[in-house]
Amino acid sequence: MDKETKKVAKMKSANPEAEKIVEWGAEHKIETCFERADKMKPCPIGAPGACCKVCHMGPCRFVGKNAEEEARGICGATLPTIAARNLLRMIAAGTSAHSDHARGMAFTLLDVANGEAKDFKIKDVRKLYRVAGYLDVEFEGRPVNDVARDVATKLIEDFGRQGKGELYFLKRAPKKTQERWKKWGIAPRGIDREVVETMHRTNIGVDHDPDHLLLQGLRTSLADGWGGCMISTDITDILFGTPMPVKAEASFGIFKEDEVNLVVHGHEPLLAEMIVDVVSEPEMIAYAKSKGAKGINLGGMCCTANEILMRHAIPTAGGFTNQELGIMTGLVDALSVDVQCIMPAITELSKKFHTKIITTSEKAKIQGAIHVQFDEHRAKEVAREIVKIAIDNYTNRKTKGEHITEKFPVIAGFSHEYIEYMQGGRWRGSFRPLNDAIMAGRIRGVVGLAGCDNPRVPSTGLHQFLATELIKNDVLIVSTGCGSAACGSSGYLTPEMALENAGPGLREVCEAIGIPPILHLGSCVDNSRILTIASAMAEEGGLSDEIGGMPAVGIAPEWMSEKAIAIGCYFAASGVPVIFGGDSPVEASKEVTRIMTEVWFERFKGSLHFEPDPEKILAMALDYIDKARVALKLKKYEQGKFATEKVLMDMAARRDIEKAAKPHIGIY
Ligand code: NFS
Repeated sequence: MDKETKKVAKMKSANPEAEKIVEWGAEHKIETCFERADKMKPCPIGAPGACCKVCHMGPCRFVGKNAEEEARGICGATLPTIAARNLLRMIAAGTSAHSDHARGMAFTLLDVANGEAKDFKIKDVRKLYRVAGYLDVEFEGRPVNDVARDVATKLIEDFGRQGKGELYFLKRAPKKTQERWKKWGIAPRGIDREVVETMHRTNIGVDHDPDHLLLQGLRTSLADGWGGCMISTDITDILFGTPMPVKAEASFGIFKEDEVNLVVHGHEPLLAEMIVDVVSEPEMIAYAKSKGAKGINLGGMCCTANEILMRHAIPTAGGFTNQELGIMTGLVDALSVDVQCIMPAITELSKKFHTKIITTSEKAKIQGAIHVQFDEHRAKEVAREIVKIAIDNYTNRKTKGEHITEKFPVIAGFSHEYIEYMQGGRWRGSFRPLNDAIMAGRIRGVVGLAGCDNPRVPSTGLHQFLATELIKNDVLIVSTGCGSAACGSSGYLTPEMALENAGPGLREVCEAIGIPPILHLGSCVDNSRILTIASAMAEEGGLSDEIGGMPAVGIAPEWMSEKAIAIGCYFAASGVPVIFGGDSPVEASKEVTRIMTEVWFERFKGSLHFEPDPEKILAMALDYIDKARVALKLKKYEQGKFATEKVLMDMAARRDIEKAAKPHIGIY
């Protein structure tokens, strides 16, 4: 370890701004998740998946003499059965979270189409038509709301399908990928059905074959990726616009001393979008001024932040581990939360400051918070109520807190559609230039850097380390969720990052198109954008003809959520080798570990590894990429040596095409 690495290892957060607040908290005896993570060691039996508590004869604990693959619980279940069942329940929980969010989006789209949610409208008709096309819904010459109604109705079918059939969006995957799913019986039928079946099969006395169980885990995870996540991304684009690059800011310096600071936190974009509209209403601004503030400053946190950052350039205060720290700046007048990744600790913490915590979902309440229930039928009214709570609280702001001022520029907003567009303009958009750059060895491969930040490591540090090392090695990064937040609040999501840190091939590509070497694709549900991008690359030709076999890897170095497990599994089932940081939740069973790595790779060309050492994660990722290049018979990657001299379409060439193009809605 060099001096710098040693310093980071001692820090609670690798982000210096976060670290300043943590230190301020320690001086003022204010506890956060970082201290709690120090005090509360993980359970040595549960952490590696060696505890079974699906019935009340146990919990059966596979420790000591019992820590053998052949050891049996009271019912006779073996360690591999138990570890697999534990993993399956995580997948089911993660899938439920994304998919319940998606269900809300689908019903809102239906309400909008029926004229029952008047504050929303369909912003991206072109995307609606694109999705209608995937669903075989007729759209030519029909009223937009009729098309939207049919799209919403079909997508709602995906949740409750009981009989024959499978999720509609599976057919967006390359044929070969679909064939693998069919062959191994893992094409999901209905989203809810897969979750329920997983819960059934992991009951005491049902499915005991670890491989058979894990296949159901994959089927459930595919219902998450090609169902819940993809439905959510697409409907959010339809209602609020498909993202294209925006310039924004990140970290705690986004809070303003002289304005009302309102932060939206969680995952669902519906209320947050309304708040974005409401904070610029003249009456609201006048009301804020009447309380002595210069204006209203809206910021975000976690994935709700990513949603409104991608579409409106609303600044983000960062990811999961920043939520308590945000309050500790003393500058947050109200924190409005919806669902997922919200620490219940924030209400207790907020008592030490002036921050009002507002819960808004009928599904999620926290003791000590104010509850203002969101209702899409009176969406703006609810949004105004929340903004007013923040404004009224501005005058209660105390001097207490670490009033941080640093912030970093961020470029975000890279959707599948924009990436296609940036490689050739509206009329010639394709994935050809990206495939060519990979084939030529200018870009070595692609890594999806995703997942949570975690207080059990110097949080955000593993993201930062891997981001820098991968781009040095000419690996293009696509990022989502708190992975994006970690990169954004370190100043990594800018084109300058390419100039300073990227390898020569990647730098050339980034300079030609004017993009950062790390493309922020959005929230965690937007991992679905990676699935469709990989499918488009397969379709384009020259690389693999399926998602499996691409020089591409997924990494979630600081994962902690069950949602991350569902995501890792759907990438593995789709053909992507995935590496998670930290200790394995199935470490107790060698057999389960073997199935998830070797067996899955044989069947699907994807796998799920757990590797705590960041250097090893990097080496594994590069090894997967290089082996895929060899298997595809691509030119051996050597830094700075390119096979051909194809130049990507630059900004000027793209503008020329645009001049000739007719006015259009959206970018594609
Ligand atoms: Ni993803 Fe987004 Fe962050 Fe982890 Fe939580 S906010 S949904 S689960 S912590 S990346």
